[in-house]
Amino acid sequence: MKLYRTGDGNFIVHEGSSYRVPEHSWDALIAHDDLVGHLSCVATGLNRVADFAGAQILAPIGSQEVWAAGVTYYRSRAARMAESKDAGGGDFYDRVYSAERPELFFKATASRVASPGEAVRIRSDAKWSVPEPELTLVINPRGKIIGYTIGNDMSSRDIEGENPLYLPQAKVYDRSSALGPCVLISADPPPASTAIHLEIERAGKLEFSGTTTLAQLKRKPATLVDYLFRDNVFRSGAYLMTGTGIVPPDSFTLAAGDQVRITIDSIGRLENTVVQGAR
Ligand code: DO4
Ligand code: MG
Repeated sequence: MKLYRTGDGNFIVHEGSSYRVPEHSWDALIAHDDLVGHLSCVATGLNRVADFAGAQILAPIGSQEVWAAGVTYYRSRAARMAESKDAGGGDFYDRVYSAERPELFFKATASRVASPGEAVRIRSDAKWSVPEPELTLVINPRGKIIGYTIGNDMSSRDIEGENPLYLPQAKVYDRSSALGPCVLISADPPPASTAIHLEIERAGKLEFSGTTTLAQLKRKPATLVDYLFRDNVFRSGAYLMTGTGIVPPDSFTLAAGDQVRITIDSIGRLENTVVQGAR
């Protein structure tokens, strides 16, 4: 079952049919005691609609905070070690990759998140920027994973590489992330064979494409959530990006006008244009 947030209210797509969700509050849905049961009741003839193609698809988020895990794929470890070598940061990334405690960092408030089709931003003071395509966990206030969406953890690699202490500036700024297009409501994580694809198009040409699978994700989603919720309270629930396993070559940097497409089997496709610095 897929849950969409749109400019015309919330909808689910279930077994090929679309239904309007009478509940308007996204936060109330995320906090629901029995979301699957509730949405199954919604999926009746009474709420059926032909489609919701005319409605603008919005980022599937209410007032939740977005957090992110780092260095959860070997590819990310290698890229981070290389970019921070001169700053003496390489060792940190190697150590966190194999440590019991994962790297978790605050990524965005909902107001900093771009919806599908909107622009994501590269910082005006960054020279080396990449998108990071990440399976994103949707977690209710009680720390239970209720679904999965696609996240783009936009990152300024030159700023993060100059000094690991600059990580918040490399990661947290207006439109530094995108989420969508829907939440796959499921108690079980997608299978390890699930593919994540990244495509970056520039002036109509494919500039970069890469693929990974969830089999490469070193940490279990439940373990990441366990660390996130330790001694922490998320009254509206939280979103947790699980890290990137796709890093374009070091010669690549995003540019204004690029199109970023992230596809995750069974969830869908998140597509955004890129702007730099513009408000
Ligand atoms: O440690 C820096 C950030 C890592 C990250 O965002 C990732 O691995 O996806
Ligand atoms: Mg990331």
